[in-house]
Amino acid sequence: MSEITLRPVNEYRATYVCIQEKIEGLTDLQLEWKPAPAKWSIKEVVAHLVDSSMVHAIRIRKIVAENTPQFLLYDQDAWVASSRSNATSMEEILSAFHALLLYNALFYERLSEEDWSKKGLNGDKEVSIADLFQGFINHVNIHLAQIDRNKAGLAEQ
Ligand code: NI
Repeated sequence: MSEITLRPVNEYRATYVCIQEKIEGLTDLQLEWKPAPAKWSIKEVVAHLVDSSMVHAIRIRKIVAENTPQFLLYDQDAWVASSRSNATSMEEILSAFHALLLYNALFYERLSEEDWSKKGLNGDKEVSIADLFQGFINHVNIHLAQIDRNKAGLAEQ
């Protein structure tokens, strides 16, 4: 693996620690509180990051192995609403995230320079492995901010 790709794969791996630090010491009330019935609790936010990691795992493998495949699409709100993640412990949800993250990090670390520029199709828009990789990190950061908003929202009640 090249120097170019080594730094970001470490950044990708670090998303686990970022989530872990963000939720450290939170009570079940904080973890399970929903800002509104249709909004997500912190457990549901992290479970969504597990769902997203599963879809990510399939997308990156399809793109590297197949010729410009169509993206696997999913209805994220329907997945969260039907998963009852508040009934699971935060530790178990987080360990599922960690397992998928590690497995995908190992995959990324084996990619060639050519693989990083391979593309899939999201509708008619071409998206490369490099785009998806950075998109995963950005997506985690968006949801870390959402966790902060949930904490603040409950504190204001
Ligand atoms: Ni999301």
